[in-house]
Amino acid sequence: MDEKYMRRALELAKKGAGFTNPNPLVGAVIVKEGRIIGEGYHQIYGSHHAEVNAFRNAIEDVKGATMYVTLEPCSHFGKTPPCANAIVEKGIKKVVVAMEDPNPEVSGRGIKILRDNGIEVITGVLEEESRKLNEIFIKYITTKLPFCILKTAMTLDGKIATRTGDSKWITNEESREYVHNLRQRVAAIMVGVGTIIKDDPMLTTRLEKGNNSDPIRIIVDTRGRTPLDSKVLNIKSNARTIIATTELAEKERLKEYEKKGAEIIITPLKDNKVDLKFLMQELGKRKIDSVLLEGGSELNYSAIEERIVDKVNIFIAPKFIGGNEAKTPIGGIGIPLMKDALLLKNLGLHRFGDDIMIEGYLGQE
Ligand code: AOF
Ligand code: ZN
Repeated sequence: MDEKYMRRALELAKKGAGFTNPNPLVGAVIVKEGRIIGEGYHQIYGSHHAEVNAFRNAIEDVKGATMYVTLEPCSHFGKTPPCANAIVEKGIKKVVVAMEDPNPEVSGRGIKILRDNGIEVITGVLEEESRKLNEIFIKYITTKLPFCILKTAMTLDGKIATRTGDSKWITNEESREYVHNLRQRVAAIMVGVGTIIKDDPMLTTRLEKGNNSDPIRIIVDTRGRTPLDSKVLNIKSNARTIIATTELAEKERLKEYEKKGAEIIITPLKDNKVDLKFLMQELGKRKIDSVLLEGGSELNYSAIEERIVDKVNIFIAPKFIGGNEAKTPIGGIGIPLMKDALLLKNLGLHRFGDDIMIEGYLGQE
């Protein structure tokens, strides 16, 4: 029974996806005498927490009821007063929690308030599901670094474009729909300047973004090669564009980018390129909790080598194109010995029609 109601709370929490960054996805269900009498979720950053929304939506007196909540109720005064106190005041008898809040401002204090006030608390119900749902939040709140997802699509013979550079399209509609959803969920999309020069993408999402803006666009451009007439600099979108560059770019050129509304982040040189670790810290400072890395091949290798990638989504389409010159998902100089290969963990396998998607996690050093 506990799992059934927690599953419902998780379902509710998911509805906030793309709207709450950098805050968590949280759902809450209030149950009395075997019936759900209130439901709520965190809908948008800075607004009511899930628990408060469940109280507001309750159709009966909640006194003596049980609350199921996917994240430990908060104990701090942030943008809203502590939910743990509200739960005590409302006379809730029992609280079932999926996971402890990793936020150092809370981490256990919310549960303590509840227990100190005689409320029965059960923790760890569908904890794994809740942790997965909030993998972005967990990383960001504990490290202040964005959670980085590397997404790439290749043919079954391991190519991301034909030898002439054509790549439209490798994967099918269903796979591409999933990627648009992913773009909608993250705070930012990052690509290398090579991709801008070659494909001139807009890097917007086809779907409506919750807080009415597309994800922030980040271009990694060591030398300031982004063309001034590229779409990311010219097509009006409510999303910011950030150009991450180095001292190797001409100052005048960077001024031109700024005139077009782009924000410039200058990083130190790392192997004569943008220092990606430094960049991640800068993005974290700007409250960017998640980055979807969409290539190309060179940037993907640097990102993996610098250990900024948390998770990968590799789409594989059942097609062959061949070609020694055709690019592969991860380029760069490459690792010389097999024993040093980077190993993915917690693998997941998904199907989108005849396409396959492999999901996995990379340990950070
Ligand atoms: C949310 N929504 O439903 C719950 C949260 O900035 P504040 O005041 O909104 O507080 C954000 C913190 O509150 C967040 O980091 C997390 O620790 C806790 N719980 N946050 O945005 C919610 N339950
Ligand atoms: Zn709260």
